[in-house]
Amino acid sequence: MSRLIVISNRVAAPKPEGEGGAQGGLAVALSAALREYRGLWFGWSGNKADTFTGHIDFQRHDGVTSATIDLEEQDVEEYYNGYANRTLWPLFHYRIDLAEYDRSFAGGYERVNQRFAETVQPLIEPDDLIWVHDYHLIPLGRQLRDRGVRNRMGFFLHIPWPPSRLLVSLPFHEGLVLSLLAYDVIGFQTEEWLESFTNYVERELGGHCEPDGTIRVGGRSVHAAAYPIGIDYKEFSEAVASPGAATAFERLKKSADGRRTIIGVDRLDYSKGLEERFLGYRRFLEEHDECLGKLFLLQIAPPSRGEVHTYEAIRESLDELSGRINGEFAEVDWVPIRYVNQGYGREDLAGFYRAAEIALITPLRDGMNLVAKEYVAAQDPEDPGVLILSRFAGAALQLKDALLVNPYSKEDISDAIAKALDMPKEERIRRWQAMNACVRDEDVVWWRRSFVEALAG
Ligand code: GDG
Repeated sequence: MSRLIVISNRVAAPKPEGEGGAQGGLAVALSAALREYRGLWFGWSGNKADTFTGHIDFQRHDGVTSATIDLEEQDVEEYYNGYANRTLWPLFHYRIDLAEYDRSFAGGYERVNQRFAETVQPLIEPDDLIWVHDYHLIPLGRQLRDRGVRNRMGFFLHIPWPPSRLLVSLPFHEGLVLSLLAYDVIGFQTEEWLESFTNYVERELGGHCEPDGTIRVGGRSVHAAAYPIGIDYKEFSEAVASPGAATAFERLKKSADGRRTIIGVDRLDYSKGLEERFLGYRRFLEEHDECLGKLFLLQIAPPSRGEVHTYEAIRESLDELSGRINGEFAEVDWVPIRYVNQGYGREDLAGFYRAAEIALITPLRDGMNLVAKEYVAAQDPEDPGVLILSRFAGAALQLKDALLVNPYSKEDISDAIAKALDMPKEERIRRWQAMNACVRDEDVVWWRRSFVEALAG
Protein backbone atom coordinates (compact mmCIF):
# COMPACT_ATOMS: atom_id res chain seq x y z
CA MET A 1 0.00 0.00 0.00
CA SER A 2 1.28 3.49 -0.85
CA ARG A 3 2.01 5.89 1.97
CA LEU A 4 -0.22 8.87 2.34
CA ILE A 5 1.26 12.32 2.85
CA VAL A 6 -1.32 14.77 4.09
CA ILE A 7 -0.40 18.44 3.87
CA SER A 8 -2.49 21.15 5.48
CA ASN A 9 -1.91 24.55 7.03
CA ARG A 10 -1.99 23.27 10.59
CA VAL A 11 -1.28 19.84 11.92
CA ALA A 12 -3.41 19.18 14.93
CA ALA A 13 -3.09 16.10 17.06
CA PRO A 14 -6.37 15.30 18.77
CA LYS A 15 -6.65 17.16 22.06
CA PRO A 16 -6.99 15.18 25.26
CA GLU A 17 -10.44 15.28 26.81
CA GLY A 18 -11.00 18.39 28.89
CA GLU A 19 -8.78 20.58 26.74
CA GLY A 20 -11.58 22.03 24.71
CA GLY A 21 -11.10 24.59 22.01
CA ALA A 22 -12.05 25.54 18.52
CA GLN A 23 -10.10 22.72 16.97
CA GLY A 24 -11.90 23.05 13.64
CA GLY A 25 -13.58 20.48 11.47
CA LEU A 26 -10.50 19.76 9.42
CA ALA A 27 -8.41 18.68 12.39
CA VAL A 28 -11.17 16.56 13.84
CA ALA A 29 -11.76 14.74 10.56
CA LEU A 30 -8.16 14.22 9.51
CA SER A 31 -6.59 12.94 12.69
CA ALA A 32 -9.15 10.13 12.60
CA ALA A 33 -8.50 9.35 8.94
CA LEU A 34 -4.71 9.39 9.24
CA ARG A 35 -4.45 6.85 12.01
CA GLU A 36 -5.05 4.05 9.53
CA TYR A 37 -2.23 5.00 7.18
CA ARG A 38 1.48 4.64 7.23
CA GLY A 39 2.58 8.09 6.26
CA LEU A 40 2.64 11.53 7.71
CA TRP A 41 0.90 14.81 8.21
CA PHE A 42 2.90 17.90 7.27
CA GLY A 43 2.11 21.51 8.11
CA TRP A 44 2.82 24.65 10.08
CA SER A 45 3.47 24.17 13.81
CA GLY A 46 1.54 27.31 14.71
CA ASN A 47 4.81 28.74 16.11
CA LYS A 48 6.87 31.63 14.83
CA ALA A 49 10.65 31.73 14.28
CA ASP A 50 12.86 34.82 13.83
CA THR A 51 14.04 33.47 10.49
CA PHE A 52 12.70 30.59 8.46
CA THR A 53 15.13 27.65 8.71
CA GLY A 54 13.16 24.81 7.15
CA HIS A 55 13.82 22.71 10.26
CA ILE A 56 11.24 19.93 10.54
CA ASP A 57 9.99 18.80 13.90
CA PHE A 58 8.81 15.16 13.78
CA GLN A 59 6.40 13.87 16.41
CA ARG A 60 4.37 10.75 16.88
CA HIS A 61 1.11 11.18 18.73
CA ASP A 62 -1.78 8.76 18.99
CA GLY A 63 -0.75 6.77 15.91
CA VAL A 64 -0.16 9.80 13.68
CA THR A 65 3.32 11.01 12.62
CA SER A 66 3.40 14.73 12.20
CA ALA A 67 6.11 16.87 10.62
CA THR A 68 5.89 20.58 11.32
CA ILE A 69 7.78 23.74 10.47
CA ASP A 70 7.83 27.18 12.07
CA LEU A 71 7.07 30.29 10.04
CA GLU A 72 8.29 33.87 10.32
CA GLU A 73 6.11 36.62 11.73
CA GLN A 74 5.78 38.20 8.30
CA ASP A 75 4.75 34.84 6.79
CA VAL A 76 1.99 34.47 9.34
CA GLU A 77 0.80 38.03 8.82
CA GLU A 78 0.72 37.87 5.02
CA TYR A 79 -0.05 34.25 4.28
CA TYR A 80 -2.28 33.15 7.15
CA ASN A 81 -3.91 36.27 8.62
CA GLY A 82 -3.62 38.00 5.24
CA TYR A 83 -4.29 36.08 2.04
CA ALA A 84 -5.88 32.99 3.59
CA ASN A 85 -8.14 34.64 6.14
CA ARG A 86 -8.66 38.20 4.87
CA THR A 87 -8.77 37.49 1.14
CA LEU A 88 -9.75 33.92 0.30
CA TRP A 89 -11.92 33.04 3.31
CA PRO A 90 -14.35 35.96 2.91
CA LEU A 91 -14.36 35.74 -0.90
CA PHE A 92 -15.01 32.00 -0.89
CA HIS A 93 -17.84 32.56 1.62
CA TYR A 94 -19.43 35.05 -0.79
CA ARG A 95 -18.34 38.07 1.29
CA ILE A 96 -16.56 40.20 -1.29
CA ASP A 97 -17.47 43.16 0.92
CA LEU A 98 -14.99 41.83 3.49
CA ALA A 99 -12.31 40.51 1.12
CA GLU A 100 -9.09 42.53 1.15
CA TYR A 101 -6.87 42.56 -1.89
CA ASP A 102 -3.33 43.44 -0.96
CA ARG A 103 -0.26 42.54 -3.00
CA SER A 104 1.82 41.84 0.08
CA PHE A 105 -0.73 39.18 1.11
CA ALA A 106 -0.54 37.53 -2.30
CA GLY A 107 3.27 37.64 -2.21
CA GLY A 108 3.38 36.10 1.27
CA TYR A 109 0.95 33.38 0.18
CA GLU A 110 3.21 32.38 -2.74
CA ARG A 111 6.30 32.53 -0.51
CA VAL A 112 4.89 30.32 2.21
CA ASN A 113 3.57 27.81 -0.33
CA GLN A 114 7.10 27.68 -1.74
CA ARG A 115 8.48 27.15 1.73
CA PHE A 116 6.09 24.27 2.23
CA ALA A 117 7.11 22.82 -1.15
CA GLU A 118 10.86 23.02 -0.57
CA THR A 119 10.62 21.57 2.92
CA VAL A 120 8.25 18.70 2.25
CA GLN A 121 9.76 17.62 -1.06
CA PRO A 122 12.72 15.65 0.41
CA LEU A 123 10.25 13.63 2.53
CA ILE A 124 8.34 12.40 -0.50
CA GLU A 125 9.03 8.90 -1.80
CA PRO A 126 8.17 7.86 -5.37
CA ASP A 127 5.02 5.83 -4.54
CA ASP A 128 3.54 8.25 -2.02
CA LEU A 129 0.09 9.65 -2.54
CA ILE A 130 -0.02 13.33 -1.71
CA TRP A 131 -3.19 14.88 -0.37
CA VAL A 132 -3.22 18.66 0.07
CA HIS A 133 -5.95 20.36 2.10
CA ASP A 134 -7.75 23.62 1.85
CA TYR A 135 -7.53 27.19 0.65
CA HIS A 136 -4.24 27.96 2.38
CA LEU A 137 -2.34 25.71 -0.01
CA ILE A 138 -3.92 25.95 -3.45
CA PRO A 139 -0.61 26.65 -5.31
CA LEU A 140 1.37 23.97 -3.47
CA GLY A 141 0.72 21.28 -6.10
CA ARG A 142 1.99 23.54 -8.87
CA GLN A 143 5.12 24.32 -6.87
CA LEU A 144 5.83 20.67 -6.15
CA ARG A 145 5.40 19.86 -9.85
CA ASP A 146 7.85 22.66 -10.71
CA ARG A 147 10.33 20.94 -8.43
CA GLY A 148 9.95 17.70 -10.32
CA VAL A 149 7.46 15.86 -8.07
CA ARG A 150 5.60 13.37 -10.29
CA ASN A 151 3.53 11.60 -7.64
CA ARG A 152 -0.25 11.43 -7.75
CA MET A 153 -1.51 14.54 -5.98
CA GLY A 154 -4.97 15.45 -4.79
CA PHE A 155 -6.49 18.62 -3.37
CA PHE A 156 -9.58 18.88 -1.18
CA LEU A 157 -11.32 22.18 -0.53
CA HIS A 158 -13.11 22.28 2.83
CA ILE A 159 -14.90 25.55 2.19
CA PRO A 160 -17.30 26.62 -0.59
CA TRP A 161 -16.09 27.45 -4.08
CA PRO A 162 -17.54 30.85 -5.02
CA PRO A 163 -19.58 31.61 -8.13
CA SER A 164 -17.47 32.77 -11.09
CA ARG A 165 -18.89 36.28 -10.99
CA LEU A 166 -17.52 36.72 -7.48
CA LEU A 167 -14.24 34.92 -8.05
CA VAL A 168 -13.26 37.20 -10.92
CA SER A 169 -13.06 40.06 -8.41
CA LEU A 170 -9.85 38.46 -7.12
CA PRO A 171 -6.75 39.92 -8.76
CA PHE A 172 -4.88 37.13 -10.61
CA HIS A 173 -7.77 34.73 -10.13
CA GLU A 174 -6.81 32.91 -13.29
CA GLY A 175 -3.33 32.04 -12.05
CA LEU A 176 -4.76 30.70 -8.80
CA VAL A 177 -7.24 28.43 -10.55
CA LEU A 178 -4.71 27.29 -13.16
CA SER A 179 -2.38 26.25 -10.35
CA LEU A 180 -5.11 23.88 -9.11
CA LEU A 181 -4.85 21.96 -12.36
CA ALA A 182 -1.43 20.65 -11.27
CA TYR A 183 -3.32 18.17 -9.06
CA ASP A 184 -4.71 14.90 -10.42
CA VAL A 185 -7.87 14.99 -8.31
CA ILE A 186 -9.72 18.06 -7.03
CA GLY A 187 -12.40 17.44 -4.41
CA PHE A 188 -15.22 19.69 -3.22
CA GLN A 189 -17.70 19.22 -0.40
CA THR A 190 -20.82 19.36 -2.58
CA GLU A 191 -22.06 19.30 -6.16
CA GLU A 192 -22.94 22.95 -5.77
CA TRP A 193 -19.35 24.06 -5.22
CA LEU A 194 -18.18 21.69 -7.95
CA GLU A 195 -20.65 23.27 -10.32
CA SER A 196 -19.28 26.74 -9.57
CA PHE A 197 -15.79 25.46 -10.25
CA THR A 198 -16.63 23.83 -13.59
CA ASN A 199 -18.53 26.96 -14.57
CA TYR A 200 -15.36 29.00 -13.98
CA VAL A 201 -13.23 26.52 -15.93
CA GLU A 202 -15.58 26.73 -18.92
CA ARG A 203 -16.26 30.48 -18.84
CA GLU A 204 -12.88 31.85 -17.90
CA LEU A 205 -10.39 29.23 -19.01
CA GLY A 206 -12.19 27.88 -22.08
CA GLY A 207 -11.89 24.38 -20.60
CA HIS A 208 -14.23 21.46 -21.09
CA CYS A 209 -15.90 19.48 -18.30
CA GLU A 210 -17.18 15.99 -19.01
CA PRO A 211 -20.03 14.32 -17.10
CA ASP A 212 -17.65 11.75 -15.56
CA GLY A 213 -15.74 14.55 -13.80
CA THR A 214 -12.87 14.84 -16.26
CA ILE A 215 -11.82 18.42 -16.77
CA ARG A 216 -9.74 19.34 -19.78
CA VAL A 217 -7.91 22.63 -20.03
CA GLY A 218 -5.25 23.06 -22.68
CA GLY A 219 -3.35 19.79 -22.70
CA ARG A 220 -4.12 19.02 -19.05
CA SER A 221 -6.77 16.62 -17.78
CA VAL A 222 -7.79 16.31 -14.12
CA HIS A 223 -10.61 14.68 -12.19
CA ALA A 224 -12.96 16.90 -10.16
CA ALA A 225 -15.79 15.59 -7.98
CA ALA A 226 -17.79 16.13 -4.79
CA TYR A 227 -16.70 14.18 -1.69
CA PRO A 228 -18.87 15.36 1.22
CA ILE A 229 -16.91 15.10 4.45
CA GLY A 230 -18.44 13.19 7.36
CA ILE A 231 -17.77 12.84 11.07
CA ASP A 232 -15.97 9.98 12.76
CA TYR A 233 -19.27 8.33 13.66
CA LYS A 234 -17.76 5.50 15.66
CA GLU A 235 -15.51 7.76 17.73
CA PHE A 236 -18.31 10.24 18.27
CA SER A 237 -20.78 7.53 19.34
CA GLU A 238 -18.24 6.42 21.93
CA ALA A 239 -17.96 10.00 23.16
CA VAL A 240 -21.77 10.14 23.41
CA ALA A 241 -21.79 6.96 25.51
CA SER A 242 -18.93 8.09 27.78
CA PRO A 243 -19.25 9.00 31.47
CA GLY A 244 -18.01 12.50 30.59
CA ALA A 245 -20.95 12.99 28.23
CA ALA A 246 -23.37 11.70 30.87
CA THR A 247 -22.03 14.25 33.36
CA ALA A 248 -22.31 17.07 30.83
CA PHE A 249 -25.85 15.94 29.95
CA GLU A 250 -26.87 16.02 33.61
CA ARG A 251 -25.21 19.39 34.15
CA LEU A 252 -27.16 20.98 31.33
CA LYS A 253 -30.47 19.26 32.17
CA LYS A 254 -30.16 20.28 35.82
CA SER A 255 -29.45 23.89 35.01
CA ALA A 256 -32.23 23.92 32.39
CA ASP A 257 -34.65 23.13 35.21
CA GLY A 258 -37.39 21.82 32.92
CA ARG A 259 -36.84 24.45 30.23
CA ARG A 260 -36.16 23.41 26.69
CA THR A 261 -32.68 23.94 25.29
CA ILE A 262 -31.77 25.17 21.84
CA ILE A 263 -28.08 24.67 21.13
CA GLY A 264 -25.64 26.26 18.68
CA VAL A 265 -21.91 25.42 18.51
CA ASP A 266 -19.71 27.40 16.13
CA ARG A 267 -16.28 28.93 15.88
CA LEU A 268 -16.83 32.64 16.31
CA ASP A 269 -16.88 33.47 12.60
CA TYR A 270 -19.04 35.79 10.51
CA SER A 271 -19.75 32.95 8.07
CA LYS A 272 -21.64 31.08 10.79
CA GLY A 273 -24.52 33.57 10.81
CA LEU A 274 -24.53 34.14 14.58
CA GLU A 275 -25.94 37.65 14.48
CA GLU A 276 -28.72 36.60 12.14
CA ARG A 277 -29.38 33.60 14.40
CA PHE A 278 -29.71 35.79 17.50
CA LEU A 279 -32.04 38.10 15.62
CA GLY A 280 -34.15 35.17 14.40
CA TYR A 281 -34.36 33.86 17.95
CA ARG A 282 -35.26 37.33 19.17
CA ARG A 283 -38.09 37.43 16.63
CA PHE A 284 -39.31 34.10 18.02
CA LEU A 285 -39.35 35.51 21.57
CA GLU A 286 -41.26 38.54 20.35
CA GLU A 287 -43.85 36.48 18.53
CA HIS A 288 -44.27 33.79 21.19
CA ASP A 289 -44.55 35.40 24.58
CA GLU A 290 -46.18 32.20 25.83
CA CYS A 291 -42.67 30.65 25.52
CA LEU A 292 -40.82 33.30 27.56
CA GLY A 293 -39.11 31.63 30.50
CA LYS A 294 -39.70 28.16 29.06
CA LEU A 295 -36.67 27.78 26.81
CA PHE A 296 -33.21 29.22 26.22
CA LEU A 297 -30.55 29.34 23.55
CA LEU A 298 -27.16 27.95 24.56
CA GLN A 299 -24.67 29.36 22.09
CA ILE A 300 -21.16 27.98 22.44
CA ALA A 301 -18.81 30.12 20.36
CA PRO A 302 -15.09 29.74 21.03
CA PRO A 303 -13.18 32.69 19.52
CA SER A 304 -11.00 32.06 16.49
CA ARG A 305 -8.62 34.12 14.31
CA GLY A 306 -8.50 36.83 16.94
CA GLU A 307 -5.67 38.60 15.09
CA VAL A 308 -7.94 39.47 12.18
CA HIS A 309 -9.90 42.67 12.72
CA THR A 310 -13.23 41.44 11.30
CA TYR A 311 -13.21 38.70 13.93
CA GLU A 312 -12.73 41.22 16.73
CA ALA A 313 -15.58 43.22 15.26
CA ILE A 314 -17.98 40.26 15.07
CA ARG A 315 -17.10 39.37 18.64
CA GLU A 316 -17.93 42.86 19.83
CA SER A 317 -21.21 43.01 17.97
CA LEU A 318 -22.28 39.61 19.33
CA ASP A 319 -21.42 40.66 22.88
CA GLU A 320 -23.57 43.69 22.37
CA LEU A 321 -26.46 41.90 20.67
CA SER A 322 -26.68 39.03 23.17
CA GLY A 323 -26.54 41.56 26.02
CA ARG A 324 -29.28 43.63 24.43
CA ILE A 325 -31.60 40.65 23.86
CA ASN A 326 -30.99 39.38 27.37
CA GLY A 327 -31.62 42.82 28.83
CA GLU A 328 -34.83 43.13 26.86
CA PHE A 329 -36.39 39.76 27.73
CA ALA A 330 -34.67 38.41 30.87
CA GLU A 331 -36.42 37.86 34.17
CA VAL A 332 -34.89 37.54 37.63
CA ASP A 333 -34.77 33.77 37.20
CA TRP A 334 -34.28 33.42 33.44
CA VAL A 335 -32.04 34.60 30.62
CA PRO A 336 -32.99 33.80 27.04
CA ILE A 337 -29.42 33.44 25.71
CA ARG A 338 -26.51 31.73 27.39
CA TYR A 339 -23.68 32.97 25.26
CA VAL A 340 -20.43 31.19 26.03
CA ASN A 341 -17.08 32.19 24.51
CA GLN A 342 -15.15 29.09 25.45
CA GLY A 343 -14.49 25.68 24.01
CA TYR A 344 -15.39 22.35 25.63
CA GLY A 345 -14.04 18.83 25.34
CA ARG A 346 -15.67 16.48 22.84
CA GLU A 347 -17.42 14.41 25.52
CA ASP A 348 -18.88 17.55 27.03
CA LEU A 349 -20.12 18.64 23.62
CA ALA A 350 -21.64 15.22 22.98
CA GLY A 351 -23.56 15.43 26.28
CA PHE A 352 -24.74 18.99 25.57
CA TYR A 353 -25.98 18.02 22.10
CA ARG A 354 -27.94 15.13 23.54
CA ALA A 355 -29.49 17.29 26.22
CA ALA A 356 -30.69 19.90 23.71
CA GLU A 357 -34.16 19.46 22.19
CA ILE A 358 -33.24 21.64 19.22
CA ALA A 359 -30.02 22.52 17.36
CA LEU A 360 -30.00 25.86 15.58
CA ILE A 361 -27.25 25.80 12.98
CA THR A 362 -27.59 28.65 10.57
CA PRO A 363 -24.38 29.53 8.70
CA LEU A 364 -24.73 32.05 5.90
CA ARG A 365 -22.37 29.84 3.89
CA ASP A 366 -20.51 26.74 5.01
CA GLY A 367 -18.50 24.18 3.07
CA MET A 368 -20.16 21.34 5.00
CA ASN A 369 -20.75 21.92 8.76
CA LEU A 370 -19.81 19.02 10.97
CA VAL A 371 -21.66 20.31 14.03
CA ALA A 372 -24.96 19.48 12.31
CA LYS A 373 -23.80 15.90 11.81
CA GLU A 374 -22.48 15.61 15.36
CA TYR A 375 -25.83 16.81 16.74
CA VAL A 376 -27.64 14.08 14.80
CA ALA A 377 -25.17 11.41 15.94
CA ALA A 378 -25.63 12.42 19.59
CA GLN A 379 -29.41 12.01 19.74
CA ASP A 380 -31.41 9.45 21.68
CA PRO A 381 -33.03 7.26 18.96
CA GLU A 382 -36.19 6.91 21.11
CA ASP A 383 -36.58 10.64 21.67
CA PRO A 384 -34.41 12.61 19.27
CA GLY A 385 -34.14 16.36 19.01
CA VAL A 386 -34.84 18.50 15.97
CA LEU A 387 -32.13 19.93 13.71
CA ILE A 388 -32.76 23.37 12.24
CA LEU A 389 -30.19 23.86 9.49
CA SER A 390 -29.30 26.60 7.06
CA ARG A 391 -30.00 25.68 3.47
CA PHE A 392 -26.64 27.31 2.65
CA ALA A 393 -24.57 24.78 4.59
CA GLY A 394 -23.10 21.99 2.45
CA ALA A 395 -24.64 19.56 4.95
CA ALA A 396 -28.13 20.63 3.85
CA LEU A 397 -27.69 18.69 0.61
CA GLN A 398 -27.39 15.49 2.62
CA LEU A 399 -29.56 16.25 5.67
CA LYS A 400 -32.75 16.94 3.79
CA ASP A 401 -34.89 15.90 6.76
CA ALA A 402 -33.66 18.77 8.89
CA LEU A 403 -35.86 21.85 9.07
CA LEU A 404 -34.09 23.81 6.38
CA VAL A 405 -34.15 27.58 6.75
CA ASN A 406 -32.95 30.70 5.04
CA PRO A 407 -30.53 32.05 7.68
CA TYR A 408 -30.99 35.64 6.47
CA SER A 409 -34.70 35.53 7.34
CA LYS A 410 -35.70 36.21 10.95
CA GLU A 411 -39.20 34.96 10.20
CA ASP A 412 -37.91 31.71 8.77
CA ILE A 413 -35.78 31.04 11.85
CA SER A 414 -38.62 31.99 14.18
CA ASP A 415 -41.13 29.75 12.36
CA ALA A 416 -38.70 26.83 12.38
CA ILE A 417 -38.18 27.14 16.15
CA ALA A 418 -41.95 27.14 16.65
CA LYS A 419 -42.33 24.11 14.40
CA ALA A 420 -39.51 22.24 16.14
CA LEU A 421 -41.03 22.87 19.57
CA ASP A 422 -44.36 21.45 18.43
CA MET A 423 -43.08 18.57 16.36
CA PRO A 424 -44.71 15.24 17.30
CA LYS A 425 -42.38 12.51 18.47
CA GLU A 426 -43.13 10.21 15.49
CA GLU A 427 -42.08 12.93 13.08
CA ARG A 428 -38.93 13.65 15.07
CA ILE A 429 -38.02 9.97 14.98
CA ARG A 430 -38.76 9.64 11.26
CA ARG A 431 -36.66 12.66 10.36
CA TRP A 432 -33.84 11.66 12.67
CA GLN A 433 -33.68 8.10 11.32
CA ALA A 434 -33.21 9.34 7.76
CA MET A 435 -30.53 11.85 8.81
CA ASN A 436 -28.74 9.42 11.09
CA ALA A 437 -28.49 6.78 8.36
CA CYS A 438 -26.69 9.31 6.20
CA VAL A 439 -24.38 10.58 8.98
CA ARG A 440 -23.52 6.99 9.96
CA ASP A 441 -23.00 5.60 6.43
CA GLU A 442 -21.30 8.60 4.86
CA ASP A 443 -18.83 9.12 7.68
CA VAL A 444 -15.24 10.29 7.64
CA VAL A 445 -13.97 6.84 6.72
CA TRP A 446 -16.28 6.72 3.69
CA TRP A 447 -15.14 10.22 2.72
CA ARG A 448 -11.45 9.42 3.00
CA ARG A 449 -11.82 6.11 1.13
CA SER A 450 -13.72 7.73 -1.72
CA PHE A 451 -11.10 10.44 -2.08
CA VAL A 452 -8.03 8.24 -1.69
CA GLU A 453 -9.48 5.69 -4.14
CA ALA A 454 -9.81 8.40 -6.76
CA LEU A 455 -6.34 9.68 -5.89
CA ALA A 456 -4.76 6.23 -6.21
CA GLY A 457 -6.22 6.19 -9.74
C1 GDG B 1 -14.26 23.85 8.10
C2 GDG B 1 -15.37 24.32 7.15
C3 GDG B 1 -16.27 21.99 7.09
C4 GDG B 1 -16.39 23.55 17.80
N1 GDG B 1 -16.40 24.08 19.04
C5 GDG B 1 -15.80 23.18 19.82
C6 GDG B 1 -15.42 22.10 19.04
N2 GDG B 1 -15.79 22.36 17.81
C7 GDG B 1 -15.64 21.39 16.70
C8 GDG B 1 -17.00 20.89 16.29
C9 GDG B 1 -16.73 20.41 14.89
C10 GDG B 1 -15.67 21.40 14.43
O1 GDG B 1 -15.09 22.00 15.57
C11 GDG B 1 -16.26 22.51 13.59
O2 GDG B 1 -16.48 22.01 12.32
P1 GDG B 1 -17.42 22.74 11.26
O3 GDG B 1 -17.54 21.83 10.12
O4 GDG B 1 -18.72 23.02 11.90
O5 GDG B 1 -16.76 24.13 10.91
P2 GDG B 1 -15.28 24.78 10.56
O6 GDG B 1 -14.42 24.84 11.75
O7 GDG B 1 -15.58 26.10 9.93
O8 GDG B 1 -14.64 23.78 9.48
C12 GDG B 1 -16.61 23.47 7.32
C13 GDG B 1 -15.07 21.59 7.93
O9 GDG B 1 -13.96 22.47 7.73
C14 GDG B 1 -14.62 20.15 7.59
O10 GDG B 1 -14.35 20.01 6.23
O11 GDG B 1 -17.39 21.20 7.48
O12 GDG B 1 -17.61 23.86 6.37
O13 GDG B 1 -15.68 25.70 7.37
O14 GDG B 1 -16.21 19.13 14.86
O15 GDG B 1 -17.41 19.89 17.19
N3 GDG B 1 -14.80 21.00 19.52
C15 GDG B 1 -14.53 20.98 20.84
N4 GDG B 1 -14.88 21.99 21.67
C16 GDG B 1 -15.52 23.11 21.21
O16 GDG B 1 -15.85 24.02 21.97
N5 GDG B 1 -13.89 19.90 21.35
